[in-house]
Amino acid sequence: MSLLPILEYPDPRLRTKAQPVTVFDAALQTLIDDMFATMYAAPGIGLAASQVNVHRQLLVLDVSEEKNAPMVLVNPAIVASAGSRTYQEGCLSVPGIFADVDRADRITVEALDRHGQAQSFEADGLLAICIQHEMDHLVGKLFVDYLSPLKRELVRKKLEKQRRAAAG
Ligand code: K2U
Ligand code: ZN
Repeated sequence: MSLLPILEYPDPRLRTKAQPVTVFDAALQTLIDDMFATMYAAPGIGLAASQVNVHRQLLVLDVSEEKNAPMVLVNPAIVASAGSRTYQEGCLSVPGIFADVDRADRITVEALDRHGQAQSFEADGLLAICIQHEMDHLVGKLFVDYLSPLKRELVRKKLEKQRRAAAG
């Protein structure tokens, strides 16, 4: 398994709309395994293929405490949602930035699994938030897009300063 480089805001490739997965071959299985390795190493609880510059509708997540409940969502769709919940979100593509985002509290999801088999389930709490956050990535949306233009500009400048400091 390999660790994949994660694109960082404001990289324009993060704005690419992902295409549906149609081929469930060995290359897809390798990508999924590499995405899990990348997510756990980050560490994170979710990762969208868009974040590793693969523009396919594919998410991996694991919101369990023990890191032993991996989930793969291919071509996911939210078919029902209810309620509202504010959660302070972060993002592996926007390192060091956290902000409150309002999202649906309960969702019903339809997707394919890693072998192309249909799955449908209800999610709430952190799993629901994580799925909505990752599905935003698949349409080129980032959690900073929910901020005011002024706050988003402050985020961009903070990240630019962090990168200059890291470059030395
Ligand atoms: O898309 C990503 O960058 C993965 C996020 C997923 C996420 C963001 C906000 C809320 C829930 C999930 C990363 O896992 S951010 C790191 C993290 C870790 C633990 C709990 C929440 C966020
Ligand atoms: Zn993210």
